[in-house]
Amino acid sequence: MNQLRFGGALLCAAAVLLPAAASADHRADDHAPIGVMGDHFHAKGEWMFSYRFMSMTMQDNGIGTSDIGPDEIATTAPNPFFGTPGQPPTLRVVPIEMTMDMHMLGFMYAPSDRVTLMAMVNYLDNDMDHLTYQGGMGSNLLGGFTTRTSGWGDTRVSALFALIDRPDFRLHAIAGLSLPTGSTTEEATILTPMNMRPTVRTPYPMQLGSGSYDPITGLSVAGRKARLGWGAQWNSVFRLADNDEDYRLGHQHEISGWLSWLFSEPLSISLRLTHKDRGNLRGRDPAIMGPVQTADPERQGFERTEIGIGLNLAGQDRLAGWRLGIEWQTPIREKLDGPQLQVDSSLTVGLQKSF
Ligand SMILES: [Cu+2]
Repeated sequence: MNQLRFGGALLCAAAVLLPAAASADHRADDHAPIGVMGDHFHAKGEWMFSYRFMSMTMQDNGIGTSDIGPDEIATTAPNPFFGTPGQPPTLRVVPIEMTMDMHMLGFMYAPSDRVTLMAMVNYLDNDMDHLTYQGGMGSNLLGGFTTRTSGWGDTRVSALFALIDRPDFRLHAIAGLSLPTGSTTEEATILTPMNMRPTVRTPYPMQLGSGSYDPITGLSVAGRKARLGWGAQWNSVFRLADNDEDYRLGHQHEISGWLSWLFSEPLSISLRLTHKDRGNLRGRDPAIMGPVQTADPERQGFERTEIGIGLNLAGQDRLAGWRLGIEWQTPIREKLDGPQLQVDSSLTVGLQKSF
């Protein structure tokens, strides 16, 4: 009896540890690190549901590639609205920390082996802490305040077109549209340098959507040799039209490359490098004005290079079709059209189930 049990355990261990070859779609490294969207396509008739939670924290400010402290911002950074009555010459409200939590629900369906359709809705929860300096000059602090916005973000619908589909090499193109389901008119109560607490439209980074229909394009490639996997993805979101508030967000480009190592069929780890480029706003919302960097259309763009480590788990046997992924990313270089908050790190956890 004991021997039988031992034999069974050994078999299980062998199944877990056996190298690659077996069932292709149960390999942990069949999917990219969980922070990558639309990295794989499906076989005809397959469905997939996914839930991802991403939390990003930002703190301390940067300008270009250097750090800048709140006092220096409040006394030296020009206020673009200076000249408008009541606007001081420098920025007097300084963001010091932000957390962005995002819940993402994803859905994939493949009407054919060539095409996989994908839709993704997001629920956002943003928090930003600020310092307010007293009056129009000097470095006396008046106090601090936090703004918070939450709600549905923009919805993405796209199609993935399989161009090459071999077990060791896959290439597909991505084409889609971001739909303006997220609000661009969120409000919050602030503390002004004149010690008033009005409720105003929040600056751009605290809004939930772009307000425009934005085309998405991309290319995704993945390959592997034995236990070593690799992949890369490019995707861009183009902001082509002004929204109802008279501005458009900057274009967003992202390129990312990763390597993965398969320890056993259900477990792989990954290392990823990502480069993001976001442009400044065109136009501006007349309702967004104030001596704060986040209200300046010219202080929204950035370039950021991040490194990420991740873990993929793929369910076997009775858990076949289930996947769990975790990825942690942190910047290694940021170039900010600042002052802007710097990213500290982000964590993505996701659960996927295919049928
Ligand atoms: Cu999928």
